[in-house]
Amino acid sequence: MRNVFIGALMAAAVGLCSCGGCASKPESVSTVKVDGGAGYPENSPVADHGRLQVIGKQLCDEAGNPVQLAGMSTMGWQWCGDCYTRESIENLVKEWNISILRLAMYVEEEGYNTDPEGFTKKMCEFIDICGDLGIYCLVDWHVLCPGNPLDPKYAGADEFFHHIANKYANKSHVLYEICNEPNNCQEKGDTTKPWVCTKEANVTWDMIAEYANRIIPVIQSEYDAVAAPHPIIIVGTPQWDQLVDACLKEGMCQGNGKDICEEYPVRDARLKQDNIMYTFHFYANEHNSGFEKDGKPDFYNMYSYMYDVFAKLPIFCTEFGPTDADGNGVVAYDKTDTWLLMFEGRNAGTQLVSYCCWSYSDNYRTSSVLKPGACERQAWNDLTPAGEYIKKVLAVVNGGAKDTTVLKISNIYKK
Ligand code: IDC
Repeated sequence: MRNVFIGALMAAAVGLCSCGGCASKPESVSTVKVDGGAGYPENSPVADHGRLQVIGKQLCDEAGNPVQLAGMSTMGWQWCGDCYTRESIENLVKEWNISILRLAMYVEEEGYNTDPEGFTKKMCEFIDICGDLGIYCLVDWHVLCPGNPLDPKYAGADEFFHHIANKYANKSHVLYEICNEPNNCQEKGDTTKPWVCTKEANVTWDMIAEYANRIIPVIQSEYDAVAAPHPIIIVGTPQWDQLVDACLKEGMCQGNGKDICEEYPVRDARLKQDNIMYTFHFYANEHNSGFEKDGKPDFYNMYSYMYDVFAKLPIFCTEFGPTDADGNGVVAYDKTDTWLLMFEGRNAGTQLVSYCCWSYSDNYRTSSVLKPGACERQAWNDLTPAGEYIKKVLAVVNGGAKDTTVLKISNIYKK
């Protein structure tokens, strides 16, 4: 039995639309040659791991070994473009130990749709910089409002992904996230009621799958054309990437904290293509062990829910914040630790889960890792408290640093 916990998600929505199978770490390393790492800087993540693939439920490298990528996500370039230069990204690689950068390209919200050519060009510039530095990058078609990836406002997806896949099929470092956070907020416009989130406008897994089955072939056919293995394609899940196993359940109850289902019949509506992963997002101060209701201690327990989901599907956490879902508020270190420790294979599937942190920016919100004004000053290590924490996490996870002030063992979630 599983309750779904919409109330906190809706709280998240208010904030975000309000303005503009492998076991844990491998013990033995396979000796398969990594051809896809050729041409990338020596000892860089891409040189070491080459073309990524999904084996069972695990993201693996070209040699078939489980791999965990950990890095940062950009914010919207339209708002804080001065944060993303070759130097700032190089600093993230050298000083922060990132192995992946998520390139969050908003489509609405003053993004891609205002200048498709300009945004595509920018995306390519960033992809090239990541390649030069030998890190992976995630091309994020940042769907937000409206929340339906099938909405005509997102009609540019085919052309955009065709262009990127055609250009980069011979490269190993590009991953695709074809729709950020599907959600049921369908309208925005006037200032008194800028968006409307309704049960009727619910975006179901079937709608996302229709979109995915349209876009995945657009990408994969470009790789087929040059006889390259298919890249990793990450697909959003309903309710802001929080009903993560919707493809395994018949219908989904939705909406506004009013309509919570006790149980869903099981089905298998997973996508059939290879190298597909499903998205999970969390904002630690809201999405955690939740609360008790009607005498049920687990009424809303996101940890418990995801602990099991990691045994069912290959998951990529393409965005998380250590704060509230509006990107602001308390920085919840211990709650974030709990998630990140779960990502280290301490889950029902012993899945190693890759992740990107929101956000590498100097926006005023507490989830931003740089202090306001840092980008203009090119002060790439002028950190907020969230930044100090995340930088240490990346040093531990990617750099092997010993630091007991993060990922504290006392925060392990035991089911
Ligand atoms: C937020 C930005 C904010 C921007 C808003 C757009 O921080 O500056 O005005 O988007 O509506 C997400 C989204 C991400 C949000 C982020 C923080 O993927 O676009 O960014 N968030 O609210 N999901 C949950 C939180």
